[in-house]
Amino acid sequence: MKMGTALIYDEEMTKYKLLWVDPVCKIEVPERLIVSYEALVKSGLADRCVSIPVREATDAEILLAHSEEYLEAVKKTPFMHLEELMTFTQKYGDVYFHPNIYHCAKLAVGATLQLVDNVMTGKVRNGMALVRPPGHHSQSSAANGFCVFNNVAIAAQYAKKHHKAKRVLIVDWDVHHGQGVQYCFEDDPSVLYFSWHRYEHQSFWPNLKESDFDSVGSGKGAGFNVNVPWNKVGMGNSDYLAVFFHVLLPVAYEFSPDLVFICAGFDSAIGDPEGHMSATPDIFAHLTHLLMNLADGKVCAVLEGGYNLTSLAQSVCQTVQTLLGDPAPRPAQLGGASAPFPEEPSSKNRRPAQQGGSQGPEGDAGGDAQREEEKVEEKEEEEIVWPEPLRRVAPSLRSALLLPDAVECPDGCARFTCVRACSPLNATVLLRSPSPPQGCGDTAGVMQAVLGLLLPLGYQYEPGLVLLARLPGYQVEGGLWQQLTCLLQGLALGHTLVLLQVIGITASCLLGNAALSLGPLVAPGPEDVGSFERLRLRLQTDWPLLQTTGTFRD
Ligand code: Q9C
Ligand code: ZN
Repeated sequence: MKMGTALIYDEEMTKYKLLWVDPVCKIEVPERLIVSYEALVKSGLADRCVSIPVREATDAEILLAHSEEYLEAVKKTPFMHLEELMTFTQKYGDVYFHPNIYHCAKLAVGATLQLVDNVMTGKVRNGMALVRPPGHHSQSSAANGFCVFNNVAIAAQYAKKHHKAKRVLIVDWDVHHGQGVQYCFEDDPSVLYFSWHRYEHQSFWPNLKESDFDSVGSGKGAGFNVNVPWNKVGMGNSDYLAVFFHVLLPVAYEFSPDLVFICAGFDSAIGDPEGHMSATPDIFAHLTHLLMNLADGKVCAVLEGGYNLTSLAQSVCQTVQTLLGDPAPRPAQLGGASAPFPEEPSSKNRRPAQQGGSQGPEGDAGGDAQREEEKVEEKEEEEIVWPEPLRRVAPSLRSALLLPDAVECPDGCARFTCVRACSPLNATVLLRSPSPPQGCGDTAGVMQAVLGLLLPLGYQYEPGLVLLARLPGYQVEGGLWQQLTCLLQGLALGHTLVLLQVIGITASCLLGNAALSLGPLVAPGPEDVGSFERLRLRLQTDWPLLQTTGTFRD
């Protein structure tokens, strides 16, 4: 099994900024990258990653997702003066140019491609690229939404071309719709694009009809584009988990990707001035964990948005620590999917003061009224507080096996002569899985029950211990058993007690390796679907994470 988590970052990508007054673009600052990287260094996470150098993307690579005319136009920006840059910028929406942004944009694409190369060749298991400018809004012939080149779209094409990836999943958890990615793969069934985004019935930027739920792709790509528009702000941890359990994961497992990209924007986290959502940074540990058993663990996270520096840095750390394999924290605030819900702030978590004074030449574009408005908005944002995520510890002993003397120790395990039973486990609550729906024998049916029933119940219940028993009479296929074992380790801080007759394939999961891919799934039988749905309906009043419609709320 491949090990290691890549971290790809270069300070050079902090070396461009907004050179004039523009209230729309002022949130996209170099500090976004600086605080994210510093948080990884301070927490010791950066040291645990495999550091990989960035490189510049070539023209040919950029042309995988962009037109020649556009590339040639951007190539001229390093030689433009302020006035020319401002004029060039005005051709596009919500973006700014700087003499050094073309260089940084080439590095951002190159960093993402370095990540793909290292993950696809097995030098590392997974990784994260910390990049600026972001990519998911940029289009074949247009910069947009702070994005110049579409880092992830280019990387997905590159993975298909240079690493023979047959199916690529892109999970865009940024709070904005990555319309650039959607356009790029609209008719392509080999790339499945999922995005949730603040929408508010098209009143939120980028205000596109095609960001709605009914844009599902076209031609051969019909069904391979999944949009989840949020029509309200304030979405929280349960809303995000519910969408993963009931929408994304069933589709993703059926698709069975060879590679997973995360358009990892953290403007979907609490405190963000763009998103106005309520999900806390620790939820990204779970979102990451839930994707890590797809594609044999090949996950490439690439930074997109995220404009509250505190929330951003915490969320980046949660994501990287999970990629490294540390157990996810207890999922907090799972009151059930309901929006908006009031948050109970319990500790101060203020935005660090913005570095002022070095914004370059500033004309007066705003006026007093606008400045007043900004003051009000800033004040409101500063009142948003949330508990700082608890320190997550990497356990020094990950798994203990109690084996009869005659049984050989599995690969990667060490035999201790004396392990007191259950000494690492102090919890006493058991999670009992519901008995599987009748006739739920095939892989797709069991996966549907695991994702749609077992995981939501488990997350809502918040067990202190997961007890898994593989009973001789009830045979679960090997890959499925691995998926079940791995996915359930997101609960109870990873405290899992497994009762087995044969250790075999389970050891690998308990040691932190990804579960093997199940291959593309076919539709489960109609009886399975029926009994599954009846069970979900019966339980959903008591277990809000099982709710899939708005019937029970607003
Ligand atoms: N307040 C990324 O997150 N401005 N881009 C919207 C509405 C554009 C966001 C203005 C936001 C672009 C990568
Ligand atoms: Zn965004």
